[in-house]
Amino acid sequence: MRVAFLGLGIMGHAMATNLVKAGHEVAVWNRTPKQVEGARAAASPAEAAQGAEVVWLCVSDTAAVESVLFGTNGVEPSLTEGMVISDSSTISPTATLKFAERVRRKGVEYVDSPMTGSKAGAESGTLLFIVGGDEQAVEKLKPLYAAMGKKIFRMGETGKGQSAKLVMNLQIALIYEGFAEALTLAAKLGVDAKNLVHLINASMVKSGVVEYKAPFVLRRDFSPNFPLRLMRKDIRLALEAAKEARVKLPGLETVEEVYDVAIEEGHADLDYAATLLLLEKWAGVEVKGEAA
Ligand code: NA7
Repeated sequence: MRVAFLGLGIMGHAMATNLVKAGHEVAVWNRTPKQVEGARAAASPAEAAQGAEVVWLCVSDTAAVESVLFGTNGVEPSLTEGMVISDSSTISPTATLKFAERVRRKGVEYVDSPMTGSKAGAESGTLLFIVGGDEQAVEKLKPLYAAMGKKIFRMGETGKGQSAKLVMNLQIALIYEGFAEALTLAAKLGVDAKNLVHLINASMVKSGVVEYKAPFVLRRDFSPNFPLRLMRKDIRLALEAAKEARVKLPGLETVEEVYDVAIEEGHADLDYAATLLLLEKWAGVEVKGEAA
């Protein structure tokens, strides 16, 4: 298929690369010029989108999606009837509905396709897509999902993908924070982190989040798989959605405060696992996993 891929960050670059590898004709654009081997580099979102069947976005946040679609040199003038926009950025469900309404006036379908699986999933083409949109439009996108991921979950009409993604990240943030607090207290009580991880993984406490994050934490590698600043964005989006729906989320509100301080401490571009650094600082310990 002819695809315009807009946004070549940690996730987008790997995803666009997998589209090229699967034989699709890909035009790429990134705000800071970047290349993807085998793809045509376009000078603007409008240029990338010209003649495309599908426009795929993967940029940071709601404002970035709005500017790529409707800002200067944005996609909008290049939209023609029958095209499908697919947005893999994690953004506001409410804004998603507004964007969808605006492009539908041109006969263009809008599917929200946020994903989960982190950098490793994007690189290996094993992402899970959490999709909201018209069934036929989603059907059209299937070869592209297949090139970048292993499974899609259609959660309902447009906007439901973003809503479901937010509640997934709410859980990831809380589960990881539980793990980080456990590691911190364990260190203070003299329990070795590696032994603790063995115990967790053999017990009902085990989780995919701990399984994925523990090896990084134990070797104190806080380089970004999913940057802390982006997880805070998702926490804020979830709290915003909760407020709109008149739902109280006390656990997430507390975790947001931890993220705010972590960002003040300069950890915005580290992985969100780096919230541990703050807990360690407060406790006056460092988590070590030296023993067998
Ligand atoms: P990254 O690695 O932080 O990449 C963010 C991308 O978004 C990158 O290409 C940025 O371009 C682009 N960006 C940011 N702001 C803008 C604006 N205003 N206009 C156009 N492009 C912009 O994030 P990930 O790849 O990890 O994640 C992307 C999304 O997936 C995000 O919503 C996650 O929550 C899930 P740059 O290179 O800085 O010029």
